[in-house]
Amino acid sequence: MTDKILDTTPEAQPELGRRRFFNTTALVGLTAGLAACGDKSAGTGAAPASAPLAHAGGGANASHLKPGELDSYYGFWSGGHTGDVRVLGIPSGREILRIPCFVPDALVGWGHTNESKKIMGTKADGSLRYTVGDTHHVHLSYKDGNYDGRYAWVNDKINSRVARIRLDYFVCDKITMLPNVQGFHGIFPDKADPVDPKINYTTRVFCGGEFSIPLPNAGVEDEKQYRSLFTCVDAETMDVRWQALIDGNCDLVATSYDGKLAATNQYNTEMGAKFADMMSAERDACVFFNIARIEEAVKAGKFKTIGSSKVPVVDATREANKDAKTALAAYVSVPKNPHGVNASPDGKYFICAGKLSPTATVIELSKVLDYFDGKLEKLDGAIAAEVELGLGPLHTAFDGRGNAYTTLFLDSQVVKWNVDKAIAFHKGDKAAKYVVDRIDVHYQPGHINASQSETKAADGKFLAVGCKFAKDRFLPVGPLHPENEQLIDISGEKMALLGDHPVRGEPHDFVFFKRDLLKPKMVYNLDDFPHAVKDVKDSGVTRNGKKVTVKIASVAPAFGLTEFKVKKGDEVTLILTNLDKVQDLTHGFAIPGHNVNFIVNPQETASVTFTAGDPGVYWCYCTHFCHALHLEMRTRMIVEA
Ligand code: K7E
Ligand code: RUQ
Ligand code: CUA
Ligand code: CA
Repeated sequence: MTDKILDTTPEAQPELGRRRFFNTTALVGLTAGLAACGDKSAGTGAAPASAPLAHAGGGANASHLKPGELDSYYGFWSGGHTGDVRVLGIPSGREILRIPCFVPDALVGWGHTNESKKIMGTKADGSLRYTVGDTHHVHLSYKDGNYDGRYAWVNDKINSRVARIRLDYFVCDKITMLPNVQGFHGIFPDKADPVDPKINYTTRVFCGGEFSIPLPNAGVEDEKQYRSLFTCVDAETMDVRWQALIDGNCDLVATSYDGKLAATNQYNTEMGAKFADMMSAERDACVFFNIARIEEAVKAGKFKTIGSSKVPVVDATREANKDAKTALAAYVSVPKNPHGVNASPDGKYFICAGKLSPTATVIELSKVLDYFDGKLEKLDGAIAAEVELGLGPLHTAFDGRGNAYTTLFLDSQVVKWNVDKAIAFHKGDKAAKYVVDRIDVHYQPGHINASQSETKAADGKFLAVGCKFAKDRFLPVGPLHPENEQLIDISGEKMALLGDHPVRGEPHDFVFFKRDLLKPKMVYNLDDFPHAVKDVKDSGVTRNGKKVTVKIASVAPAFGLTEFKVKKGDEVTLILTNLDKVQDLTHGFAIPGHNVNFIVNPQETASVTFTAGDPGVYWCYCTHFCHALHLEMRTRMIVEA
């Protein structure tokens, strides 16, 4: 069944190939330029593969785990509007954890405890500054070209925040807001220092500003003055180090293994403020930043600041960077509205996916460096290949054997292609068959990643594909569909579909990597919490005017206090420490009528602050099953008049 139809009434259109069917509908309302792309791609590469059956053979990898078996890879998935990061086991696709970052979370009490509110950011009245988020891209810290298990970072597109996750405890520990940026989209940590060879690990995180705005954005409205910034955040302090003013916008971000280059794709070099204007140019760009030069310029004081922000802003616009030998940035041209930019695991290339162009552009990093050194006259000489792949190429992954895998959004396919052969084809060897295989996915794939793909240790075993539409792949549950994260075996020459995994909307990007790269701690350290109630005997109530502090230590199945008294209208801060040392022994704490519910994991301390309500008895109970006497694990808050 090659023509497994996307429409829910397949009988209606049996004669239409799925490619043609979707192309026609998708193109309605899009530009003539895109329609032209469709014509070009028709003769490209291999014919579409027939729809593979789940668990079809071919590769050697299985996705089914027996009960009690552990996954071999950790997967980190951005959560989209839920503002979190999800941890999945691969190949099973099982969701193991959600790590709340930008949006409150009812399970752990994220956004309710004082500690998490401090990380998320509060207004003068103590309430959260924001309660919505939109995470797209999650990436981990590097050492020697592979993940080192220190940190993960994720962006919030809505409010231009970057969150850091500690990978020892799998919790968000810092959030930084980027000044003068709207629509913070692409993010990527660096992998080395551009100057100091001893620093072969992540010390910077690069952030792309997608939406152009007036700078400063203070009520003066002139579309022609809109600009975007590319931002560098310090990986340790999470302070914003510098920003670069650019022409055009930033979409996705990639970094080189030598630390010398970072780049962002630009789909709106036109700097259009309206839909049609953003698609008027035939070519847009991938802008490369010379990190060492930018930081020299900052050191030399060659920057300005914008509005109330103190962050140094260097000038990386085309006009100011015409001389290659001093340029801070260089704009490589890429066809029409590119989207993803991905670094190959051999360190040689960045690959830009064409989106409105059916092509991928392979940019050779050594040539970009030659350009900055004045050794390459025309910057576009760094383009090693520009080859047709199919309709709507968005993101690319790698197997470490020289092959790239690109999602084709409009074709609902993944195309496997050989980078060296694509370069040979581009150079004129028209016999070079660079397309190796195609596979149908279900449906409309966005991001793609292979096991270890974005490291030097790409192992070419599994491919995960984030399908934006699930349509008919799961039991119908009303109008809101899950997304479909599909798993593909790439260990063989041909790709084989292994499974569908529904995920709650809506992840974008993800990475997955060998499980032994992380060594999580299963119990907190009591001493890491300055307010820890270190002994059950230390439980008690202290009053300072209308401010009351209630300290409670807990050991299953009892709280350190059987009751505590406060007065109506008191500002109560309740500090709870879990003194249990056994892994998996979490307690919860809920107070009826007071909007309080949070958990403390073994040896963790957390606190909440609330106003005592009407006089009465309130049973505070443990919400997290901890013991045979979990239901009895209670204390009373007695509110007096
Ligand atoms: Cu392609 Cu935000 Cu990474 Cu979504 S972006 S798919
Ligand atoms: S109770 S143990 Cu409602 Cu069965 Cu939870
Ligand atoms: Cu403590 Cu349930
Ligand atoms: Ca454009």
